[in-house]
Amino acid sequence: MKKDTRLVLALDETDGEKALEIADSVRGAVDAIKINWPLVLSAGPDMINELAKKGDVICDFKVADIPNTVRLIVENCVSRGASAVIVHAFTGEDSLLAAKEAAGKAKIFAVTEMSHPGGKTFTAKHGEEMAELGVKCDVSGFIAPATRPERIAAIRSVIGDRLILSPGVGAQGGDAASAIEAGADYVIVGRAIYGSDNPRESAESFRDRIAKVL
Ligand code: 3DU
Repeated sequence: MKKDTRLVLALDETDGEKALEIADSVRGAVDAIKINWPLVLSAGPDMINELAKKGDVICDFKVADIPNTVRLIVENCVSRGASAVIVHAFTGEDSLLAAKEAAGKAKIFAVTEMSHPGGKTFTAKHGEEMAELGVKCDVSGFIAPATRPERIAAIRSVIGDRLILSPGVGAQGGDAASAIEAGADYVIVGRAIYGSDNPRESAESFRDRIAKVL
């Protein structure tokens, strides 16, 4: 995955054609596009293949299942051209290892603490433990909340130089520069880019804000 702009677009636009237009319009202003259930369920899984023709695609299916099902999902994503797949860490060592093995050269990113207020109920209490497990299973990186930059720093202290991608910037109230300063390698931005009048301009303004603190 490129590390030029440090920006990942969460493309949760549910109109397939519009989603592809937005993906084209932000080319060069983001390092990767993250696809989640809203777009896959409305436009079909071939959307992964289409987006992968344009650049790096992260499949954010927050896979949380038994090892065999995890393997089947990750293999499918990778065969469609995904560069990375996001899985939940709380499923434990066997499921994380299954994800890692199925990914081959693609990356596995494990969710630690979630960015929304409800993320504090369970995930925050076990964020460091999940990060430790991810390190043990040799995942490539972690998802940590831009809404609580101090928690990005806490996860960073556990994982060394593995990647951190931080959602929660923009619509959820987090700030891109604060997340990067706290130790995130990438910030993930959705609605504030794809839902704006001019996604390209919006992506550029996040990119420029990040560049100021690098
Ligand atoms: O709030 P936004 O519109 O910027 O979108 C954030 C994206 O990141 C969205 O796809 C969501 O499902 C994902 N995400 C989180 O927001 C928080 C997490 O802890 C993990 C993933």
